[in-house]
Amino acid sequence: MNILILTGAGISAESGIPTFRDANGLWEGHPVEQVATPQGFARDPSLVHAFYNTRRRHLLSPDIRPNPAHIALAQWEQELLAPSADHPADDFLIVTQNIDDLHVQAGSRNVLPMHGELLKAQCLESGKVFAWRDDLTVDTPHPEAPEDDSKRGWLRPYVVWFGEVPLGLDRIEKAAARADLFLAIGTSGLVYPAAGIVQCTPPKCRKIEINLADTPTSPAFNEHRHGPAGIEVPKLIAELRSNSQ
Ligand code: BV8
Repeated sequence: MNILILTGAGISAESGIPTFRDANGLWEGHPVEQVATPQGFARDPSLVHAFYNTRRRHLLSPDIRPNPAHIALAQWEQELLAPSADHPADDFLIVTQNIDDLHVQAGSRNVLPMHGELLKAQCLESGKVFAWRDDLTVDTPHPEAPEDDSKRGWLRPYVVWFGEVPLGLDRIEKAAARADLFLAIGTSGLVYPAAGIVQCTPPKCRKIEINLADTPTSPAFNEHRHGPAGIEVPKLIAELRSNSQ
């Protein structure tokens, strides 16, 4: 059984992280598509750094924790990939559009953050990626040359902006092509190529969408579970578990 799961901002909503639609896609009055772009960063790096600094600090606050949806997925993965599993999964992959680390915090191992990670920074010159939990500014010293003032501000958030190519597309394409079960959890299906992954799964693949309501990609799914991910994901996994006994 090959399982592929796509998650979006909706799976982290009950953990206290606002979705893009909740913030009606705005940041300080700027459309996210303007702020979360290379052009936006070139135009006003301090505004873009502030956008991500606010989100990074929020993510690192103690009250932001994985919710039952993240936890159920992590436990299911561990069960299915355990050597002693009765019905082991051949493949189990969570592709997340989220830049929070809540899947990993919950214990998930096979996680592909296709839009990057808020807790990493990338050198604009070398492309090198660093774990990063502090604010980033245009004056941030370079971690590899803290004394060299000419290298201050050479870091950007390790995040895929609009117009940039998401991470891991080959791996995602291969996983989708062989998926027997595809779950899309808490995503509005508005951002491509993430929203197009469902189209890459085989006709015989069971496709289930979990969301509060229908989305533009709902017609591509065989089944729809409407409700909060924190309720619907553990319920669905319990069903899938009992059906495979
Ligand atoms: C690409 C990181 C080429 C940053 C993100 C013009 C110019 C350039 C590009 C384009 C263009 N027009 C279109 C495009 C393509 C563009 C795109 O799709 N734009 C959209 C706006 C039309 N895409 C890109 O630019 C991508 N790159 O195309 O490169 C290419 C591609 C392939 C091969 C070669 C070249 C890059 C897109 C990545 C942008 N970066 N994130 C950051 O986070 O700041 S996107 C960002 O927004 C998120 O990562 C996420 O992907 C997206 C928001 O989507 P969702 O996660 O779905 O969240 P949303 O708030 O929308 O929805 C929440 C859902 O949850 C709702 O349905 C709600 O009902 C539900 N929900 C809420 N609460 C709950 C719940 N469900 C369950 N339980 C709950 N409790």
